[in-house]
Amino acid sequence: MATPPRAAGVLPCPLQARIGHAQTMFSAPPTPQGPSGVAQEDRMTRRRQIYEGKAKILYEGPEPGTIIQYFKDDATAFNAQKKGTISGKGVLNNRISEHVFTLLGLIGIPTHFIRRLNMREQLVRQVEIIPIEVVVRNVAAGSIAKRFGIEEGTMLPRTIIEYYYKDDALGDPLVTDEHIAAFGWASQDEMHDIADMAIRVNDFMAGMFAGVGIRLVDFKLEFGRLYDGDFARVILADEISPDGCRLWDMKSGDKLDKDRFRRDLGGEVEAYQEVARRLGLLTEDESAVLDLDEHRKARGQTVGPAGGKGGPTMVPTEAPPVTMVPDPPPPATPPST
Ligand code: ADP
Ligand code: AIR
Ligand code: ASP
Repeated sequence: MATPPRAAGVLPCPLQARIGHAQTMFSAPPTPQGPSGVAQEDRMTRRRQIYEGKAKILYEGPEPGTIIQYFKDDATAFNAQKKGTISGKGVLNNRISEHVFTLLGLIGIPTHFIRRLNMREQLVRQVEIIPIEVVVRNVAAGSIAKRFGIEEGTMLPRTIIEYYYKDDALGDPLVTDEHIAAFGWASQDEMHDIADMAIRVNDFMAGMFAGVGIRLVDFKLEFGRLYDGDFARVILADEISPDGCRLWDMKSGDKLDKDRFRRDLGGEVEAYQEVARRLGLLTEDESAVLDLDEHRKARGQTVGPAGGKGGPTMVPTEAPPVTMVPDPPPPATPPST
């Protein structure tokens, strides 16, 4: 598959500068830089921090070509205009993403996931991130509902794939294949592979979630290039969790995703825990205290507002084939956003 030629020299200068920045930032620069522009090192573990994002920190992995994703509790919305913390979110997202990526691997989707290391970290293959957020939509919600004046919850006539240019400063603008080709963000072959994988991921996840009473409304994927010499293939990267999906309870319509945070609905932790519980990632004991109906009764209200207080009591105990090591210390540097 053809890797797109470098975009150097073909773009207006400011855009070229941003693309250069994005490529450096997302493909693990040789000289790791923290938010302050200074190389970072985790004080406790002596490992190099490559990058700190809004929800995760990337560290150099134990072998060349690997990195460690550390899942934070930081939550942002609207391209970091809104910031907060959801206690325990990182633990839940790490576990949920591990589960989904493992299953996707089993049905033949190539992914960056290698193994979970502990409650907040997973080892992944380092890729050159393609700076496109791939959004797959089954039901109208969020920005598409607003853009076209469609009532939220309306089934779309068919699944729609959208592409957004990954740049917080620009507000992740919606782009077309034309922009992607013209600016050299990905080749046509790569875009075919991406669209094909996105549909397969959607088919699989829609079924998986429907099986546990959850409607998969929409979600965002990121892909990256894995190089083998000059040859690059595109694989699924980043994470799949309630941070980047809209997940609605099929019976009640309750939102079980980051919209609880975006829309100040409260009950974020309970919602993320509920997703983990339904996917079988929490034990019965843990599940008992996480039942949404019980929560409502106890609180005398609909889900929340829990204000993000209290994290998961414990996550994953069910035999994941991973070597568990103690949790790493909290990040040595404060979150950048
Ligand atoms: P953001 O950068 O949007 O704030 P995060 O806080 O989730 O997002 O940071 C994780 C970053 O790591 C993202 O920018 C994502 O594109 C990048 N990333 C995800 N998986 C990989 C990978 N396998 N190799 C290199 N970069 C990755
Ligand atoms: N998403 C997009 N950018 C970041 C994220 N997390 C996800 C949202 C939602 C889908 O993409 O979580 O599941 C569509 O978002 P929106 O805001 O375009 O409607
Ligand atoms: N992921 C983006 C942010 O953190 C957009 C969103 O989730 O609303 O700001």
